[in-house]
Amino acid sequence: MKGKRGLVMGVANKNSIAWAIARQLSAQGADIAFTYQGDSLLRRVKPLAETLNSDPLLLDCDVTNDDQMDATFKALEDKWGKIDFLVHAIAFAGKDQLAGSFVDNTTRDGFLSAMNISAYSFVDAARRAKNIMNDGGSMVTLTYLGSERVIPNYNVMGVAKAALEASTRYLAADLGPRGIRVNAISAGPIKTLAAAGIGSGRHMFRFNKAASAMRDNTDPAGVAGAALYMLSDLGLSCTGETHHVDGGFHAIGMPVEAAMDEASGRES
Ligand code: NAD
Ligand code: IMJ
Repeated sequence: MKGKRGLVMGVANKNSIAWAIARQLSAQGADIAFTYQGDSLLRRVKPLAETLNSDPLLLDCDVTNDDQMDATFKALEDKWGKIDFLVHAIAFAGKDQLAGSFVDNTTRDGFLSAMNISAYSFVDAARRAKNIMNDGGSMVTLTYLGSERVIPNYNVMGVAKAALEASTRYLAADLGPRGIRVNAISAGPIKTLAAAGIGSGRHMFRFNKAASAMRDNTDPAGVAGAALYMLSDLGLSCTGETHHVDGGFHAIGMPVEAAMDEASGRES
C-alpha cells in the first residue's frame, strides 16, 4: 500500500472494524485520512489516528449532512489532490427498530433513516470519492449476513444491508471501466459499539461460535486482511463481490448436534 492514500469512514473507538482495517493498511504503508461523527468521537479517534501518523487529517462528517460530506472530499482534494481507496464502515438504525417484530416495529422514518445512513451513504461517498480517485482505485464497505437471511432483531438493518450489497454491484459496474473496484466484506459478529446492547447478544456470540465451520468468533484481523486484499493490487479483477469473513458460518445449513448443545449451554 506504499504510495496509496485514502479515506477511512467509521472509526468510533479501538474496537471499531474500521480501526482494525486502518491499522493493517497503515502497516502496509498506506496514508490514511479519517472521518469521525461529531466532537464527542474526535476525542477517541484523534489519539488512535496519531499512533499511525503524527499529523493525521481528521474530518468531522455525519453522512446525513451534505455540507459535511462536501467539506470532507474538498479537504481530501486540497490535501492530496487524488486518493486511491475508500473504506465505508458505517451503519445505524434507531434502537426501537432493532428489536422484536419486524412487521410491527418498522416505521417509515425508521426504515428511511436506516437506509439513508447505512446504504445511501456508501453511494453518496462513492460518487464524491470517484471524482478524486485515481483510476485503479478501490472501495470497500462492511455488511452482515442479516441481508441474506433472517437474524433475530437485525430487522430493518438487514433490509438496509441488502440495499448496500446491491449498491456495491451497481457501483462496481459504473466504476469498472475506470479500473475502480467496489466490494463488500460480510463480517461475522464482532464485539464493537454497534454490536453492544443488541437483544440476546450473549446467545448470538455463543451460537455463532458453536455453529460456524471454524467453531470460533470472527477475528477483526481477518476482516482487515480481506480489506487489504481488496484495497491493494492483490485484489486485481475482484469487483462487485460480497466476501464473507465469518469463520464459515454462512456456509453451514444445519449445525451438528453438539454445536446446538454447546450454544444452548446443554450437556451433549
Ligand atoms: P462501530 O460502532 O465501531 O462503527 C460504526 C460507525 O458508524 C461508528 O464509527 C459511528 O460513528 C458511525 N456512524 C453511525 N451513524 C453515522 C452517521 N450518521 N454519520 C457518520 N458516521 C456514523 O461498529 P462496527 O461494528 O465497527 O461497525 C462498522 C461496520 O461494520 C458497520 O457497517 C456494521 O454494520 C458492520 N458490521 C459489523 C459487524 C459486527 O458484528 N460488529 C458485523 C458485520 C458488519
Ligand atoms: C445489531 C442489531 C441486532 C442484531 C445484530 C446486530 N447482530 C449483529 C449486529 C446479530 C451481529 C451488529 N451489526 C452487524 C450491525 O450492523 C449493527 C448495526 C447497528 C447497531 C446499533 C446499536 C445501537 C443503535 N443503533 C444501531 N444501529 C445499527 O441505537
